[in-house]
Amino acid sequence: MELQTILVEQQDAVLRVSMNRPDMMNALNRRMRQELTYTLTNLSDGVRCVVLTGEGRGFCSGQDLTDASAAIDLERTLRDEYEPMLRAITDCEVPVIAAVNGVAAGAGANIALVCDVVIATQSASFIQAFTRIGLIPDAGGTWYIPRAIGAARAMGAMLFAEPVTASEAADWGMIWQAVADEDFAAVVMARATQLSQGPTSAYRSIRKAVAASFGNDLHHQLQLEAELQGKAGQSSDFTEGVGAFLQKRKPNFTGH
Ligand code: T3D
Repeated sequence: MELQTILVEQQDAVLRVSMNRPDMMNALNRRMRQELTYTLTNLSDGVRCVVLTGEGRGFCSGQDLTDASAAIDLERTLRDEYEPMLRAITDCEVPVIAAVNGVAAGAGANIALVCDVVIATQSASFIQAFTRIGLIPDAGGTWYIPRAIGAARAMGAMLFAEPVTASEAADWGMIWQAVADEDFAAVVMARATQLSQGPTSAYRSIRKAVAASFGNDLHHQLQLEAELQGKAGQSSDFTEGVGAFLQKRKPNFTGH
C-alpha cells in the first residue's frame, strides 16, 4: 500500500510509525486509518517493537473535523474504520509504544491509550475533547480509561473535556511515564530497543493475559496463565533466559 499520511521507518528491530498531517495536528482521516491498520497488521519478520508517534508539535487531534465523509455516519466510521485500526494495535504481533510527542485529543488520545506502553513528553496533554463538539468518547476510551484511572477521574476527564497533563496522566496511572522534553526521544528509543531485544512471544502472552483479566474470574485467569506459561516454558527464549542467568551473562532473546 502506498503510504500518504504516515511515515514508516525501521531502525534495527524497531519500526517507527509516525502520523504525518502536522498542519492539522495529525488529525485522522479515512486514509490514515487504513494506512495505520495496514502497517500494523503487515509487519516484516524483523520488527520486534513498534513506536507510534506524530510529526510536528502534536501527537494526534482525533477525527479530522474537516472530513465530511466521516461525519455522515459516525456509527459506520467507528465500526468499519476505527475498530479495525484499534484492533490492529491491540492485536499487533509485537509490543506497541505510544510516544506522545504533544497534544493527544479525542480519538487521538484514545489510540495512544490502547497501546501497550505510553510514554509522553512533559509538555504533552491528553484531552477527551469529545463533549466540546457534542459527542461521547469513543475509540475505546469508555472501556480503557475507567479501568486505568477509576470512574471518578474518568468521568471528570470526559465531562469537563479539559487537558490532562502528561504528569497528571502518569500520576493517575493512565500512562507509563511522563519524560522531560529534552530526554523524550532518547527515553523512547531506549525503551523501544529494550522491548525489541526481549522475549517477544512472552510479551504477546502477557498482553493476552492482561486483556483477558478484565473479563475473567481468578480461576479462569489462573487457567489462562497456566496455559500461556506452558507455552512460554517450551520457548527457546526460556531456555536462553535460564542459561544466561546460570552463566551470569545477558540473555540473547530471539523472540521465539
Ligand atoms: O467519525 C467520526 O467523526 C466519529 C469519531 C470521532 C472521534 C473524534 O476524535 S471526535 C474529536 C475530534 N477532535 C477534536 O475535537 C479536537 C479538535 N482540536 C482541538 O481541540 C485543538 O486543535 C487541539 C487541542 C488538538 C490543539 O490546539 P492548539 O491550540 O494547539 O492548535 P490549533 O490551532 O487548534 O490547531 C492547529 C491546526 O490544526 C488548526 O488549523 P489552522 O487554523 O492552523 O488552519 C486546527 O484547525 C487544525 N486541527 C486541529 N484539530 C483538528 C484540526 N483540523 C481538523 N480536525 C481536527 N481534529
